[in-house]
Amino acid sequence: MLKLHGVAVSNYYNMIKQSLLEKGIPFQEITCPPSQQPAFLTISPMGKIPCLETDDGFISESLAIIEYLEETRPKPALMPDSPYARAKMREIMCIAELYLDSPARRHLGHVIFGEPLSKHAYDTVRPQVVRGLAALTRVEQCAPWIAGHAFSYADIVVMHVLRLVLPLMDAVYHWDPLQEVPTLAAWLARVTAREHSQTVISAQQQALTAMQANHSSPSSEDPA
Ligand SMILES: N[C@@H](CCC(=O)N[C@@H](CS)C(=O)NCC(=O)O)C(=O)O
Repeated sequence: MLKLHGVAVSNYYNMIKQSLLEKGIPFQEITCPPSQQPAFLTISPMGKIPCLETDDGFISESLAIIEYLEETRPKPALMPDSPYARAKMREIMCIAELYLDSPARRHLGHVIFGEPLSKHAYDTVRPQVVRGLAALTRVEQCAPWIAGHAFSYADIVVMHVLRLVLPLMDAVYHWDPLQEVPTLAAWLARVTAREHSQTVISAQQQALTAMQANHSSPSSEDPA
């Protein structure tokens, strides 16, 4: 059976967890945080999560894992049929990871762990997110799913990216980037309402609550 390594607070972990659920693939969850320990780096070369354990070995990087899932369990399909439509779906996922998640993530330490907010990050992240979101709105279909008529990995990836980006933008700038993009806001509500989205989100919220309680407890081991 496939084993998914990572933690339920992670949006990337949740992309793969939801992909497995949507495809009906049995899997086991192995709770482990990201780490730079040599043993962990042998299974995830950047020390990041998620990482998927297969009979053939370990795979890291969510987009690589998604391709593996689709090739090994093609049904139900979570990618469109034509090469062009598949490439457009991958384009959406790349934009979400590189130009929305990556810049917004720079505020994670401040928002979640109360680290100081750097002026450079404050000044530079918002314009990057504006640009990434504008790019996303140029390629999304929202008809009704983000890459067209069929639900796909792009819906899963962008939903979990926005579920990180939107609270961070609210916390730092009191800004809702989707306010000016009602089609995307309506799509987000639609994808969030799916059964497997709700399963994954609810486990994420429980894990987040437990992590915050542990972090604020005087007896907890503070990684900082
Ligand atoms: N490009 C990676 C990103 C994964 C990622 O950033 N995971 C975060 C948790 S959400 C992590 O492991 N962070 C620890 C680190 O950056 O060292 C992927 O697609 O899986």
